[in-house]
Amino acid sequence: MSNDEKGYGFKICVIGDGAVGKTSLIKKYTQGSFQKEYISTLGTQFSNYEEIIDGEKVRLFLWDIAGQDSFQALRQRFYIGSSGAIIVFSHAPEQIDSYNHVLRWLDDLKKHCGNIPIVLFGNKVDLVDDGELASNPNIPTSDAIVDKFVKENRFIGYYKTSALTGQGVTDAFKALVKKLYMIAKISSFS
Ligand code: G3D
Ligand code: MG
Repeated sequence: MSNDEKGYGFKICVIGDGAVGKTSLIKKYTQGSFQKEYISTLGTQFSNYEEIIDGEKVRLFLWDIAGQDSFQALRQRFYIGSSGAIIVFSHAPEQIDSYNHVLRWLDDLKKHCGNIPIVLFGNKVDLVDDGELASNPNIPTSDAIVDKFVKENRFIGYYKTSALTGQGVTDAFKALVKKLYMIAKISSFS
């Protein structure tokens, strides 16, 4: 097979409560890169994006929930065929519920997708003191608490991100893409 014919494609669904920054994160990550399509439909939209990993072309289909209201009926279609997932919560103190709801999103995801690699994003870290998160275990989204949660629930990683400043965004997406690439690569040899 020539290099042109090779290439991997991954559907990644991005979930989490409304207004935590899902759309902003996808836009930040794909910004400045060639984005083939950003298709909006009722309830979901997806971004078709290409990048090179280890010299190989990887196509990403980032599925984004556009509205929460009519979402129930679209869930099946939204989740089906996902290779990996991102669950986003917000560190903004008034959005603390978005952290409390992560487990619900995780259960929902597992129901539809089984055990796929999942990365947790703690977004809007620009609105809080990063040093405080690291050192004060009394903050509900402190590093100590979230790290424990991440281990217990077998996320492949946890990243503090800001779609506003760009902090952590590339690293967070790349962690998942590289994992998916490695899994696909290994299974292509067997
Ligand atoms: P959603 O797709 O999860 O619903 P959006 O969330 O991406 O639409 O973001 C919701 C609001 O949060 C937007 O503000 C957006 O600019 C803001 N936002 C997203 N990410 C960050 C971040 O990392 N830091 C800060 N400070 N704000 C962020 P508006 O005012 O447009 O509703
Ligand atoms: Mg959105």
